[in-house]
Amino acid sequence: MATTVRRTSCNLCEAICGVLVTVENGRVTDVRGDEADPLSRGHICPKAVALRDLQDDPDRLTQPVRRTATGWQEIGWDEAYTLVADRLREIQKEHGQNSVGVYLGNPNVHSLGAMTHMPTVVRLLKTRNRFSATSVDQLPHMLASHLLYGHQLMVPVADIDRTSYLLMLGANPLASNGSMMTAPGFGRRLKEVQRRGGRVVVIDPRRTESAAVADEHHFVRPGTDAAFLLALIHQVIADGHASVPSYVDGLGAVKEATREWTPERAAEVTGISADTIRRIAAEFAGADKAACYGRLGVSTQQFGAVCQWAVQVLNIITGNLDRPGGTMFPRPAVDTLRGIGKGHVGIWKSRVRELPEFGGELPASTIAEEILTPGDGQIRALVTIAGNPVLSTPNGRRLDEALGTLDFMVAVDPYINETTRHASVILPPTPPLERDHYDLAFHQLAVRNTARWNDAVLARPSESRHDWEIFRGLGLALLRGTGRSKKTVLASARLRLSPRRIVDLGLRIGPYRLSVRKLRKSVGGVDLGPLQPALPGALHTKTKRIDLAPPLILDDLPRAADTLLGGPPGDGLLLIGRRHLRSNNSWMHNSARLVKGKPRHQLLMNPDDLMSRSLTDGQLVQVSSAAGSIDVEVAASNDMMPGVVSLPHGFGHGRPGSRLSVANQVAGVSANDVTDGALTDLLAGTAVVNGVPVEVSAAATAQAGGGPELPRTTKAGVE
Ligand SMILES: Nc1nc2c(c(=O)[nH]1)N[C@H]1C(S)=C(S)[C@@H](COP(=O)(O)OP(=O)(O)OC[C@H]3O[C@@H](n4cnc5c(=O)[nH]c(N)nc54)[C@H](O)[C@@H]3O)O[C@H]1N2
Ligand SMILES: Nc1nc2c(c(=O)[nH]1)N[C@H]1C(S)=C(S)[C@@H](COP(=O)(O)OP(=O)(O)OC[C@H]3O[C@@H](n4cnc5c(=O)[nH]c(N)nc54)[C@H](O)[C@@H]3O)O[C@H]1N2
Ligand code: SF4
Ligand SMILES: [Mo]
Repeated sequence: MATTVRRTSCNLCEAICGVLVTVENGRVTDVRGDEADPLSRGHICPKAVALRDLQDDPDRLTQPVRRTATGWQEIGWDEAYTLVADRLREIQKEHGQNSVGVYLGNPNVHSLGAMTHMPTVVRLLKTRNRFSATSVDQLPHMLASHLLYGHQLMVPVADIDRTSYLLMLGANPLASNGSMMTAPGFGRRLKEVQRRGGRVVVIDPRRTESAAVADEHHFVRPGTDAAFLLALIHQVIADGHASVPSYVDGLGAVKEATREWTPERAAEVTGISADTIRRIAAEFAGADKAACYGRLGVSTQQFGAVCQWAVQVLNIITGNLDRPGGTMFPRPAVDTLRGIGKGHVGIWKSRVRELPEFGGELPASTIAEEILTPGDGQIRALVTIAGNPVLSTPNGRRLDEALGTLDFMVAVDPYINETTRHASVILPPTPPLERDHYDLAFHQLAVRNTARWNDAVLARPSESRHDWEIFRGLGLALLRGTGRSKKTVLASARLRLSPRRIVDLGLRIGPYRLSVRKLRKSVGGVDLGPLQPALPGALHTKTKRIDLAPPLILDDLPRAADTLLGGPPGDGLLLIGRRHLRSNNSWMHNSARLVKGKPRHQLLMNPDDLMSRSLTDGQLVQVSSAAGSIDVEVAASNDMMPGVVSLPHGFGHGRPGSRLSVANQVAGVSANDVTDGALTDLLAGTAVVNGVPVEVSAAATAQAGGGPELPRTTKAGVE
């Protein structure tokens, strides 16, 4: 049989790199970067080969399975849809609509079929108990965009290809490849900033891979970035460098609200000196083009919403919003914003803890208590779609237990893992290389306007189903017996359209009047050019103006001041997270090729902190918090700020019944067994997974991680 090379994109992370996939006799033999792709220009990372490993993974399910007393049993698709729809409807009939909960995980945004078809199914369930990875991630960005620009997804991105000053907080794109900012080859782009004579400044409690290539790096005490950012705003205003365009209101209110946030007071809590804060404020305001970019580390912390708002305000008052080299709004070929609500906050509250919804979702930190607390509205059945909340949400161990008490659970997921092992039924979708792809999410966040349609590289086996086919099947089964109304007719019509048809319609009515046919003809995708100024026309606010001082945020500043400006911080340890290039959240550890090599799961700790606790490098330590404790190996690292320890999330495999033959041998424990669901940014309920108070001491047992009866990885990793 012939060897063919097919063009597609990698959708494992937000960089959406163009790739060339070699297929020999129906099997993938090579994956490499596509030089013809106008966005990624040939870049790929080591995870691209995982596309091939996902395809060939013997642990990946291809047919629905049902859990029985004697183990998992394969069942037919139609039988599965009927079973799931009937059980969910029964439970809702008996216990009310909200007795069914839904959790949506990260890979949904990376799949075209989930983007086009999943929301309809979720809507059909009519439950207020909706959760997603958003509240452990980018919720503060969405809240800030909703409040300032009138749409939760109208998120400006740093125009990295033209900027001369990039101030980056809580982001490590050299490991993550960038987030809420699609900029494949981020490292190369950073180098280009420097080559143009520009400057890259990183603020992070760890000297990260990205900090190492920056011009300047400053440690910041976890959870205190709000003080740093507010002091920058304070200083820019005090220096007389703040001015706003005619469509922006509220500078006076911001000046008033940041009056007490002086560099001196910020220095005390952040650990960044007042002189440095003043200098950065002056350099940022003085640069001809500057962009401030704050990501996960400043979102998932105690004042994440204030941080993301402050990042926007800093960019706006220095004249950098909506100008080349500053922060700009992408204009994708399919206007994703059109199909998604503008966002709302606090219309309802969670039942037990009364935390506010955002955009129709409640904080993921509340799932366990909503399952475990009896009463009206208690969750009795759960639908998880592309999510692994047992490893990815705070207090995962408690959620693990809670899932075991459910009356029914269905997972749309290719694997039997830490979460889905609790499911009654699992519906596995096809892997990425078998699916058509157009990126509805990440062209919306990309640093250059491009468009690309990719046909599936491989045909799906006849027994498999694409995720959109699964949602169609489930949705139609849920619609059965609900009667005919305008809503149900519309839902059913929407479910029957293919993703290709939906994208084609979106492209045709989009700003460039493209079509799938036109995109298919273009090698590597269509280049639509650099980002263009779009304000005020593109604003989604009713007034077509920006109010810099939304009450929701300003009212939270006294709380921030009480916490952050109340005197020097305590000397306890704070836990933060980290990512690794060869790892992806919790679910890509089943690729032997990716997990091999040096171990990546250890707790990183400054040598002085080890010494003061009489601990040694490599030792097994116990990390404990208010939520629980774990035992893990510690590694001394001068890259850690004193007083801060770092642990990656997504480890802690090997729980009974999970079927991940490679991942289950990977050492490591789940960081979310010590992160605390009780800690949230009260404004919108974002989980605090960075800046968690912990204690570290010698472990009592001799064994780390994974679970006692598991095979262990050696230092050389799993081969
Ligand atoms: N402590 C700590 N916790 C964190 C973070 C942190 O930095 N620190 N980061 C947070 C962030 S940013 C995120 S986004 C979340 C992620 O949280 P989740 O989305 O809950 O977790 P993932 O690890 O991405 O798990 C993805 C799940 O989807 C399945 N899957 C993979 N591909 C597909 C597919 O194509 N279709 C379907 N249906 N399923 C698929 C996988 O098998 C797995 O079960 O974790 C958060 N949790
Ligand atoms: N290889 C790989 N790539 C990924 C992922 C992955 O798991 N692996 N996950 C993907 C996902 S879902 C996401 S959301 C993105 C995330 O992309 P990034 O935001 O770049 O994520 P991280 O690498 O976790 O970087 C967060 C940084 O914040 C720092 N930090 C922690 N606490 C604080 C704090 O209080 N203040 C400041 N200033 N910094 C702090 C951490 O030390 C860390 O360096 O990555 C995506 N890409
Ligand atoms: S950076 Fe790596 S994982 Fe992300 S899209 Fe590119 S090749 Fe895939
Ligand atoms: Mo994420």
